[in-house]
Amino acid sequence: MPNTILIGAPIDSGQRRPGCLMGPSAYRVAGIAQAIRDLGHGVTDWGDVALGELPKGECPNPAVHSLRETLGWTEVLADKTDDALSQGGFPIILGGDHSLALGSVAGAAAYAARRDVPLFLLWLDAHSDFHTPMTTTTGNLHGTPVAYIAGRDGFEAFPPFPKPIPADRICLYGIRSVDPAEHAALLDHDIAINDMRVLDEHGIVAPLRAFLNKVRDMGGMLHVSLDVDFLDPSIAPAVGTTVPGGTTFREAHLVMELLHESSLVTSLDLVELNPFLDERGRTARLMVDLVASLMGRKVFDRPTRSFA
Ligand code: HAR
Ligand code: MN
Ligand code: MN
Ligand code: MN
Repeated sequence: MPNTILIGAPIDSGQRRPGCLMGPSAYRVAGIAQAIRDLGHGVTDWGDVALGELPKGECPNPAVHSLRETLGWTEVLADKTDDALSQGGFPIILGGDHSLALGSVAGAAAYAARRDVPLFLLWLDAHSDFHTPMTTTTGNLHGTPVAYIAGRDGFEAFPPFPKPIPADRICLYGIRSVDPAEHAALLDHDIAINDMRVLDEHGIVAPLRAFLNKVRDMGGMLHVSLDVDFLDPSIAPAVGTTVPGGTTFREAHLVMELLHESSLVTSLDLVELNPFLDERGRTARLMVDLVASLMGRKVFDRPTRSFA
């Protein structure tokens, strides 16, 4: 396992509720570095990324807010994520709201493109985040990264996405809140949509295995973007956009264990944690426990099972 590099991304410009910028601190207080070290991995904490001078940028949709801040974060986080991968590290981006994925996935894509390796995206979220800056009605850019990553039009203010990920290499998983404009656009894209209806019917293992097998068969890299609202609000209250009917404690851990067994994950976002809304740190601790499962913590250490 490569050295883990923690990248703090105290970004909250992608939505309107203050608090996400405390996310990186909350993960550190919840012991993320030690939890990873306890599993025998090296950890380097790069601290929190700072914003430089804000880039210029305008958007014709008057609903969009904080565009320049979000552009600034996009540039700097793309650079940091690319740097971490280029050093042979495993970057974990500690958010911050989900707009940070505009940058982190761009950085992973730039790295993958230089190495000529296909990049895949697993989006663990209640939301599809498939708006463009032109279709969003809330103006909250945290609802847009998947569209940017897939190469949709409407991101003219942003740097061109390095190498858009083809739709059939994107897997949405756990979704249960999709706006009409996102729904219409998703119908035109061959993205794997594992909404809760699918997961209830097929269970959570089979659809994930199918996607992971595809990543493995193509020798791909895999970026995982974990939104707190992937989890049910009853176990993860510290998020501004709770949606009922999320994954349970056991389901989420099983997803992480399968990801670990696959050995395919090459970068990870932890997004949307709002510590101001937490109950005695329980959501932050749960997220850290999920990272530990992703990195190999087991209740009972069986001899490694073959993944297939
Ligand atoms: N689709 C809604 C919007 O655009 C909600 C987006 C919420 N996104 C996140 N990340 N919380 O998944 O405003
Ligand atoms: Mn650089
Ligand atoms: Mn999201
Ligand atoms: Mn979400």
